[in-house]
Parts: sequence; structure tokens; C-alpha cells
Amino acid sequence: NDDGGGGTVLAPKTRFKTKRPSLYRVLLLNDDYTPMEFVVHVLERFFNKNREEATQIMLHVHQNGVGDCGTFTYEIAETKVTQVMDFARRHQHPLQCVMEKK
Ligand code: NFA
Repeated sequence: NDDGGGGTVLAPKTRFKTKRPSLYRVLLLNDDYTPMEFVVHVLERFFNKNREEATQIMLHVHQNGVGDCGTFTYEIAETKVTQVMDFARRHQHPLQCVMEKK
């Protein structure tokens, strides 16, 4: 811009700062009642795992108490948690799904 006095007034520089989104890990928690096959189905249906991967993750959760289903941005992770919790509740299984910031 021009200030009318021979000087030049610069417009504030517009910055296009890119911010990487925070990432969240979605975890399944072990319990004594949810059938193993149901957990495998959850991993296939909501986390796009094949049967082999799903079975490995399910067994890891069964043996270690917790297991990694995947890493997502906040909104996607939140949606996965809600979908899994609703699906488990509808089937009257106590399966718990949580998210944690990385
Ligand atoms: N522990 C459950 C059982 O023995 C299986 C399970 C695995 C539950 C992973 C929750 C998560 N039926």
C-alpha cells in the first residue's frame, strides 16, 4: 500500500501456517466376558483389519490388558471410540475402547 507521503505501507503479510494435527491412539481394553470372536469382528469392521491382524491384536489385548487399534486425528479417533462402544453396548458386551494423545 501507499501512504501518500512517498513511503510504502506494507500490508501485514498473510501467513499460511500449516499445523500438523495432534494424533491419538485408539486402544481396546481386555475384560473377562466379551467373546474373542466379537473383538475380532470389531477390529475388522471398525479398524479395517484383516482376520489375521485382527486376531493378533485381539490376542495381544487378551494377554496384555490393552492393545493398539490404530492412530487417528482427534475427530476420527473419537468417532471410532463411539462406534465401538455403541456396538458393544448394543450386543451387551462390556468391551471398552478408549483414545489417548500420542
Ligand atoms: N478376555 C476375553 C475372553 O477371554 C477376550 C477379549 C479379548 C476381550 C480382547 C476383550 C478384548 N473372552
